[in-house]
Amino acid sequence: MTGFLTRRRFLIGSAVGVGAVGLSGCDDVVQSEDVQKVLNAAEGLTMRAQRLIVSPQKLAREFTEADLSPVFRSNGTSNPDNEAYARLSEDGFLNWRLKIDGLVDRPMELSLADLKKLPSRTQITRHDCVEGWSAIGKWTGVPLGQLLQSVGLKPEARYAVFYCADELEQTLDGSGRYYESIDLIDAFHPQTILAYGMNGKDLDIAHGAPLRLRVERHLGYKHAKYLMRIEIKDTFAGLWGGKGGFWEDRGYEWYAGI
Ligand SMILES: Nc1nc2c(c(=O)[nH]1)N[C@H]1C(S)=C(S)[C@@H](COP(=O)(O)O)O[C@H]1N2
Ligand SMILES: [Mo]
Repeated sequence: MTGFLTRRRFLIGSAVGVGAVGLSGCDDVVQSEDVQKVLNAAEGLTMRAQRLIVSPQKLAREFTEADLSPVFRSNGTSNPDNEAYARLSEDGFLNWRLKIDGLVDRPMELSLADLKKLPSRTQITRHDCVEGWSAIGKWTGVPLGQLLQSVGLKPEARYAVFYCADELEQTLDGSGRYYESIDLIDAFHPQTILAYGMNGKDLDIAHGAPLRLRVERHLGYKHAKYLMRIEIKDTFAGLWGGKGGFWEDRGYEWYAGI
């Protein structure tokens, strides 16, 4: 409980510090009573050391154009099998909207054109799937942290939950819907982007059109494709299997850091 609270406080501290992820960001936060309490505990020290002091915003390695994989596999769903998605893709995703809601001050619905108008980031990174393959691709999209700052987070915010258009497993109760979640530290990581471009073109259907998550310090299954909605929550308990993601509900680790 305190661990989560503290991570959120740390995050707010560093966000307020105008990108100061180093010592000044920490100085801000250490004054908080909650944080002081946790820092006295061994668990707090580990958390502090691992995620915020030693590598507060450690970047995943970035590659060059020459390193791009000639073939980048598609994995899991390669074309969501439902009417609603088919209709959206037929119209070139003109009618698609990304909904951002939950514990935010200003819920929003953004079109692809809206997203493309925002400042973007391009990165060439290696994608690692637990199934034993990797590929290097170039991704272009909107930094998630920037978007979250513009919708404004409520103090209770802890996680971003990503809802996808596809059911990877066909079930009667809808529990086969692909979804994922990350904490706010990963959400504000500079390489965490909502990608609409891949290898210099619009993201194709096999790789998650019109929009997918890239969360570069995590394994492949965290990189949710076919994004429809981002909900900011204080817990993901009660969502389908309660473990924070399609694969997590089937036994994978929620924290898939690499
Ligand atoms: N919506 C959705 N997102 C998903 C999946 C999926 O089946 N559905 N598969 C995941 C897995 S296991 C991997 S390795 C990557 C694969 O991305 P790619 O198809 O672009 O290679 O997407 C991840 N995101
Ligand atoms: Mo994967």
